Amino acid sequence: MSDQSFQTLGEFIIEKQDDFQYSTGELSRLLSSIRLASKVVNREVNKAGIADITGHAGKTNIQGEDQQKLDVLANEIFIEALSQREVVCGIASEENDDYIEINCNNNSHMSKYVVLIDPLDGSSNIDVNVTVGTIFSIYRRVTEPGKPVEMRDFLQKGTAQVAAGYVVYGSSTMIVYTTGNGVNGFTLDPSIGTYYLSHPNLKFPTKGKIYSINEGNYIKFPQGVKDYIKYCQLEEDDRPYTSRYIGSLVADFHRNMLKGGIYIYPSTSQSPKGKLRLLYECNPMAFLTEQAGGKASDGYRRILEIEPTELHQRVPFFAGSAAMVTKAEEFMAKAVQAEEK
Ligand code: P6P
Repeated sequence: MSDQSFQTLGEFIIEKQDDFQYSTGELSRLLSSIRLASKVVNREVNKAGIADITGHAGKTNIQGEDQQKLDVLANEIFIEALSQREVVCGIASEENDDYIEINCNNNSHMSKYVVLIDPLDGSSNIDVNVTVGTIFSIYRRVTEPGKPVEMRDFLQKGTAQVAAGYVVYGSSTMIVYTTGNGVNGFTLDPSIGTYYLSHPNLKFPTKGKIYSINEGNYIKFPQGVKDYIKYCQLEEDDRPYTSRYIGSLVADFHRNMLKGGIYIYPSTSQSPKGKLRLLYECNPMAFLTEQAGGKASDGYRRILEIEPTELHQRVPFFAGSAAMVTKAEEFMAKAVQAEEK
């Protein structure tokens, strides 16, 4: 089939706009600005090796992590695309200490959406040409339109998300997103700069045979995680499973969703809350997970139910095929019971 026989992302956004009663087209314009920004970032990621945009930017973000030049550039590209269209009244980013109030032409205060974003997740992989991604989460503001956004517009439970998705800059570039009616994937044809619906109605296989975790941290893991890893490695039933860990959440998540698997970034003795951030990594990926029939928790409770307290707070993250996450949670619960005895 030729490209033109597939529905484009633009056509899909407009068609699905009717899923929302009283839709004004604002969400459609918001998604279209993310689409545009992703194409610009894709162009920069793809030439990273030849342009002077790899390596460290010489700054650190609030996490104290070295900002890669492309981190900073991707952040600027998404903020610019979102700010210039009066589609959001506020943006929170992994790369910015505080949220950003948007008031383009004094009209943005009237827009009803806020966006939280990890503009370039896994960016340390850029210099070694490994897949990276952008992750985004969209909410309706809870404060009165017309006034500046407040922190409580961003500190909302994951269940309140209007939309969420990621861009995966891999062997091909894809946008995968949900607005609460399933998950759909679009592949970019870079020769004409158009995304086409290539993966309609994505679903996590209930069971999988891939587990993704940084086993280099094994001795620092909670006992329940150690026990689950040993379970995955045991020659029994459908096991041993395959260990696959790219070190890029979007890449590991995307492969596991297509093939079946579980991604785990648990708490460790060094990082009691884990490494991943609740608001712009775990919540959007958890929304996608559940919309694709999978399961996402912190090892004990549903990610989407966690009440946020801070913009950059971290949580342990278990996400993927429902049966695999349930099994991992059983090991976590058993270990807690054993410790309490
Ligand atoms: P580690 C990238 O920094 C990231 O946030 C995720 O994309 C990735 O899965 C994880 O951290 C890798 O962390 O500690 O295993 O290198």
